[in-house]
Amino acid sequence: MEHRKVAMVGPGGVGKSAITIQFIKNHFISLYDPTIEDSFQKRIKVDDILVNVDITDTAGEEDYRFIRDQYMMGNDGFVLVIDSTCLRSLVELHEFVERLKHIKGDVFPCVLVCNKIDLTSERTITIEEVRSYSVEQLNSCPVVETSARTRTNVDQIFYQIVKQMRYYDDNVVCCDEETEEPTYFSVPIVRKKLSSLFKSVSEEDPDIELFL
Ligand SMILES: Nc1nc2c(ncn2[C@@H]2O[C@H](COP(=O)(O)OP(=O)(O)OP(=O)(O)O)[C@@H](O)[C@H]2O)c(=O)[nH]1
Ligand SMILES: [Mg+2]
Repeated sequence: MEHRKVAMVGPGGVGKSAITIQFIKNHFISLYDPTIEDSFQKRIKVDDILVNVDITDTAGEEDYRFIRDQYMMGNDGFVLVIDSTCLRSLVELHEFVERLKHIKGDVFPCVLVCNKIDLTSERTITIEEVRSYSVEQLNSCPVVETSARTRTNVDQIFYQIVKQMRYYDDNVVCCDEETEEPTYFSVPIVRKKLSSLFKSVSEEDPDIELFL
């Protein structure tokens, strides 16, 4: 059985727990109770393949951020959440993204979630701003607009993050030295390149030992 470890990341109060509980238990928590750390599990089907998703719901509040590095190291996929009614949440998310890049490297599987879209009249972040952030900082990761209250697109988040993680499994990311843009090579292509490289090395020096 496929197994994926995902962390919910973002500033305090943006709705990480409300999204997680809606996804796992199908109800909305209207009370705000800051999280320290919780974990959940759900089995879902993504592209007809069953997958067990382990979700770590993390603390956004400053007081609990001391465990931040641990969950960043212990998880492979990241659901980055902001609050569509709070422009500051995008600025605050950037601190988490900087830390993630420090720990995981510049490229890692993630989805950018803009939550609380049910509060239409209070919205302050535009979809263009969210998309630009994804393009400029997150290698154009998928953007999902959600409402934990109405359950809008909540399942989509987890389908998208699993798809991203599978994509990263199948592709090797290399950075272009000049532009510093990431380029994705499929694993078969990289294997082909490597084997031709090894072949030419071994032809040059027949004594060289290869461990493939
Ligand atoms: N209207 C509306 N309120 C929401 C939505 N999502 C979360 N909330 C409310 O926002 C408040 C904070 O939500 P939480 O899920 O606890 O926030 P959090 O990101 O887990 O916060 P920390 O655990 O402190 O990091 C709660 O009162 C929720 O009910 C949403 O989509 N729409
Ligand atoms: Mg929480």
